Formats: sequence, C-alpha cells, structure tokens
Amino acid sequence: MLLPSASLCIALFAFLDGVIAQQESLAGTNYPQVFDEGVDFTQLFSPKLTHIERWSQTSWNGLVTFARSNPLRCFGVDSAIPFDVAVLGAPFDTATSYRPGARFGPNGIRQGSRHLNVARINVPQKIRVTDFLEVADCGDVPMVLTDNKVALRQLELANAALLSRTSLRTHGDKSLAKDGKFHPRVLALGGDHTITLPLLRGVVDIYGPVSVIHFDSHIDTWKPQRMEDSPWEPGQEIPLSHDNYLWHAYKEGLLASNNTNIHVGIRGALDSWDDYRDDHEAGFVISHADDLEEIGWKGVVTKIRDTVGDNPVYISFDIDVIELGMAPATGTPEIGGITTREIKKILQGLSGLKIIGADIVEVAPGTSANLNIQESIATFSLLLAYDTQDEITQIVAANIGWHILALMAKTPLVA
Ligand SMILES: [Mn+2]
Repeated sequence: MLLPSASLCIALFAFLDGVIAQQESLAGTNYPQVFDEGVDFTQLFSPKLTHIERWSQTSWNGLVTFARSNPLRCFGVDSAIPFDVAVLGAPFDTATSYRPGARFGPNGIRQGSRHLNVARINVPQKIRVTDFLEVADCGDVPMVLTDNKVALRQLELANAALLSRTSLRTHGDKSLAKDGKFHPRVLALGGDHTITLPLLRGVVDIYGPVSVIHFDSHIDTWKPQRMEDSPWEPGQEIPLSHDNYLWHAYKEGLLASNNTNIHVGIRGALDSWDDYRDDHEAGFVISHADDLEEIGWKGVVTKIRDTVGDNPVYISFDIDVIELGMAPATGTPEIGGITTREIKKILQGLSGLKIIGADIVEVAPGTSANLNIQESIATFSLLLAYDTQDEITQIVAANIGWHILALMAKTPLVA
C-alpha cells in the first residue's frame, strides 16, 4: 500500500491552514456601505434593486438579464412591483423529436442579448422600448424533467400568475382584455415548441381567442393519432409534443376562427398531403419559405396582415425558421430559411398589430457556448453543443426578441 510521504502531508496541511485562515479573515470583513467611488455594492443583489445602475450597463458585466431588462423576483419578494412586459424563461425540451437542448435556450438567449439593451433606440423601428414599457426579466419557471404534463402545468400557472396582474402603464379605460383592465404581456424564452400551448391558454383566458403568427419551418398542427403499429395501446393518450401543440390549441378553441392564423417560413416535409387539409381545418393559412423568393418580404408582410386583420395577435417564433447557416443551434434544422435581414423587415412590417404575447422557441445552444474548445472537449460538452463559439443562434434569437419588444412598445393593448 502506498502512503503519502511525510513532506507531502506537511505541505498539504500547510496549504489547508492557509485556506482556512483566508476564509476566516473574509468572514469577519465588514464591507463599507458605499464604495469609495460612490457605487453601492451592497445594492447589487438586493431585493430592493429594480434598476441596473448606469455603471453596470456595459455589455459584459452585471446580472445576465434579457437585453439589460430589470431582474425581478416576480414570484417572490418583488411580486408587488408592477411592469408592462415580463420576460419568462421556459427551460423545457423533453417533447422534442430530434435534437434536445432547448432547456438551455433561456440562458442562451439572455447571453446572446448582452449586446442589446431595452433602453437603447431600435433604429429601424424608430423606438426606445423603455420609453413605453417597463420590462422585467422574471427568470425561469422551474419545469420538472421527468413528467411533461407537470412541467407544462408549472409553466401554465406561472404564466397565468403574471398575466393576471395589472400592468404598470394603463391607457384610459379601453383595454383589449375581457375584464377591461390592462395586464402585463409575457415574452417567453423557450424551451421546445410545446411550451406555446400553456402560454396560449394564458393569453386566451385574458383576451379571448387570438390570431397566431407562427414563424416556423414546420406546421406543428399534426393530429395526434395512433398508427397501426404504434407502441401506444388502443385508447392510450398520445402525448402533447412540439409538433402537435397547435392542433391541441385549435381543439381547445384558443385560435381565432375563419383561418385568421398564419404560418410563415414553412418548408418541412409532410407525412401526407392530408397534413395540409388538417392544418387548414385548424385555422391556418400558409406562407412558405419560397415566398421570400417569389413575393419577397413585402409580399409576406401583406399576406400576414391580410390574414390576421385587426385581431389580437400572438407571435410564436421557432428559431428554425431562420436560414440554418444563420441559426444552426435548433431542434429540427431545415435548410433554405429566412435570412436575418429579411426577418427584420418582416417584423418591422408588423408594426401596429396588437401583440398580446410572444415566444421564441427551439433555441438549443447546448452547454458549451461560453467555454473555449479545449474546455468543451475536456468536459465532453461539445457533444451537446449545436451553436458555434460565436453564439450565433443565441444572438439571432435575442435580436428577434428585441424587435418583438419594439413592436409591443409601439402598440398599447387598447380596444
Ligand atoms: Mn415549431
């Protein structure tokens, strides 16, 4: 049996003594209330903190919130603080059909948003979000990983709790909401696309059925049905997933009627031509990705606006709608997508629509986006990573969210 040498033992004890001594001296330290340069560090993680101080507004420091929005413990000590938009993470990816990893989406999108700021002017949209909206980042909803039904219920409850509050800003007595009050809006960061169903239930409860503008490569209205040779028993429920949640939304009466919902960027394969028949029954019009070539972004905007009319609108944005080379980190990748330049023009074209809520989903950056390649290999986390070291997908997703906030800022939810 090998015994450590006496000199090694002495060196080890000396080292541990040093560590203990250091920690003891730290424990007794009294930090000054106000730092020499006038910065109150004791406020940094205080529950009283509602605004990030000006000095911490650089892109690389401070708490990582969405586009430097205010971090709020919306379900805890800050629950009485009002806001107009809540950013809410939904780290869930256990109903995805190909690549998992969207559980890292909320964190990834926030990281991708570090160079954005809700207090800076969005030049093409000609607006500063914070002039019109108080945006709070409420963090992530805890979603269990072993039971999708329970996880989605957790999200549904959290979303409903936020939506039921009164927003900071009100606009007279002409609210779009059924109860006549002004409620905060939620910008959800997914998560796989399944999260849209509980999110839709929340907004429909407040506003009634909504027109969905669904940016995606895939229609997501597949009817859950048991195949002849399926492993499900006859009569056993086919679970909710990221490709059938819109069928459920239709069946639950969440979607506006008369085909006033639209998919944009569709290019995924089908199981049968009947899939399009079912999609039409669910209430959707389709704008294929090819439309960008054939009618251009202006034509796509016209198609969207003609479809949704004056209805309240919910935007559900699957990052896989973006050209794969510009957003590779996603669950079900498809080539031939919308470019980032085109999507900015399309989103600008939606100005004036009454956007009651939105989500950005299927961002699966993996875990190693912030590690260097050696660290990634050392921890095997490269195996989980679909994004590049440049955080490209996260940055695209974050910018989409920033533009959606600008659209929300432009149009209050007045009836
Ligand atoms: Mn989708």
